[in-house]
Amino acid sequence: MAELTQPMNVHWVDGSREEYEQLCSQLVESRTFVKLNEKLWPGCYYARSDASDVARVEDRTFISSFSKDGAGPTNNWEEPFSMRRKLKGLFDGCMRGRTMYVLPFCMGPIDSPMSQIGVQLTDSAYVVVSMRIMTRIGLPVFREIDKDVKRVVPCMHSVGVPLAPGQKDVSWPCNKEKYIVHFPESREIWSFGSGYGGNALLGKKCFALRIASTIARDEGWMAEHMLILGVESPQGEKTYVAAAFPSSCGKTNFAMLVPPKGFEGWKVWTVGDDIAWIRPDEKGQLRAINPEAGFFGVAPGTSWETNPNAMATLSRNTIFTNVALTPDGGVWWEGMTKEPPAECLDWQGNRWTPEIAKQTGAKAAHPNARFTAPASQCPTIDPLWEDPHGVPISAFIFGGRRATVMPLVYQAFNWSAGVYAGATMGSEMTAAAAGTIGKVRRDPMAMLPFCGYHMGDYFRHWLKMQRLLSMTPRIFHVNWFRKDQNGSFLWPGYRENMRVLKWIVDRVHGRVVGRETPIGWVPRYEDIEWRALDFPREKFEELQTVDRDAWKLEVIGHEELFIKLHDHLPPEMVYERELLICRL
Ligand code: O2Y
Ligand code: MN
Repeated sequence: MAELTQPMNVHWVDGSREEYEQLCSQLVESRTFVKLNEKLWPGCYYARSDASDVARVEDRTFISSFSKDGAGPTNNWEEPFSMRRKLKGLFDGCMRGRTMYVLPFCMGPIDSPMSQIGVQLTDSAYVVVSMRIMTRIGLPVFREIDKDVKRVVPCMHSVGVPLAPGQKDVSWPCNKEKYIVHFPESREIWSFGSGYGGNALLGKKCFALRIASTIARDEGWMAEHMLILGVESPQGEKTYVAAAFPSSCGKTNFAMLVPPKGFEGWKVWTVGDDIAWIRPDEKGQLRAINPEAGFFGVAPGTSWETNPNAMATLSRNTIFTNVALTPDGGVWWEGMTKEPPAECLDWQGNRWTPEIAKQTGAKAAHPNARFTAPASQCPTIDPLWEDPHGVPISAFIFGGRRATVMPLVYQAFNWSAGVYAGATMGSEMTAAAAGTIGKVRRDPMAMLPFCGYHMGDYFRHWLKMQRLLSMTPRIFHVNWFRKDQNGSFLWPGYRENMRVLKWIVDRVHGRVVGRETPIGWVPRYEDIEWRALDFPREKFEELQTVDRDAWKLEVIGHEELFIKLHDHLPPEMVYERELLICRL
């Protein structure tokens, strides 16, 4: 690869603290990083990306499987031989004048049989230091590779900006042309042109979801876009759940939930906020690990009110990207404090004041601005978060952002009805007018952009998993975002979601009965813990309404995705739909 890409140097990453500090200093020197005020933000750095390189690029993301049918209609596909030719052309000499970092990384605890190893060759020091927070890297991983018992996933990455001799670098090199390519059969990832997030930190979405989902299908386990949390009762009973929500539905907040007043003695422990690898153990119990070691969380909206655990986590040793820089060498973003700073530099380096924002609508932080913070710093990190055998999963929770139709919570009747609930979940793209349903973007199991193979086969894999289990997790659907006729949210959300979580835990342990509806079991008013919250019964009934007419339209909406997948759709999905129609 060095022969192909022609770097000036090759650096073998050992993963040490000294190497990290040296790379950060180098990034400060090249003006990619600003070191933040050590008193206010110890060990923290600030980066501004190029204005064109601010998020994952789904339209430039490809699954280059041997057949188009293998990738399915929801992925971009290109034939692997011509794709390889194209990539070889792009990578030819692309690291000239730069250093190639050989970055070994492990997804999951190094001593876990559930972990997987990759080696990323990259010309971005920003990627190396970010991957040191997000994964386990360096010498311990080289040692694992030397044991030669695990296959390594090769990951090629370049920002795609070679430097001529003497040419000055820019602070955020990237190329207009971007390719994020996965070869599922040979288990390889090639990423060109971007230095940002999911495009460049290849352990995350590319490996831990797209490539891992194909490995999991072949080996009988699950790679899911799910947070993992543990609920501990005052009596010390611990129940773990995994939950899938589409992007920007508050996954990180839910993973770090602080129980509200009335729940004294209850604790919520965080195992992971984004990805879960889940496998049946020898007893047929599903166990999950978080393959990541850090949080790549969205900054805007995160505050001591909305997520104090995230704020504590990011208060040190954190890399901030595309937030605003304050004059005292700190960071700020919309929603972080009630009062904005009098002035700051926005995510593009322009002067920003509340007055300018009022006049122009300019945001200080980019809406997709991120913090990259070590999971070990989270005050609620679960004592078992690095257990090599994972934590036992008792329930799956699916959710979306729905203004209408979807109740606050329901439990699916059984596994295949639950898979149907996950397969049809989604979020409304526009606010629904009273009495109408907004256009719903279906995002099955929140995996639409992240499944490395045909979505119909993915549903089949979920259905087949039940056969490997002696204890099947219960499956629930939640919706924190239902609105009343006036467009106001019916449910306060945030900490109060604990009340729903407790009902889910009680159902798992068979402690409460459910009321049967056409869509599944729902709680009665008296089954929810209402201590310290004044929430009228009528409002709860409105929140839990299952409107048969609205649901008939909803089921018609399910067809839109199913028709796309029809030639790979498992018959169970059709039967579940028919059963639902009959019950309605
Ligand atoms: O834009 C990006 O690269 C970040 S996307 C992301 C980051 C952390 C967790 N989840 C996501 C996502 O899109 O699901
Ligand atoms: Mn995610």
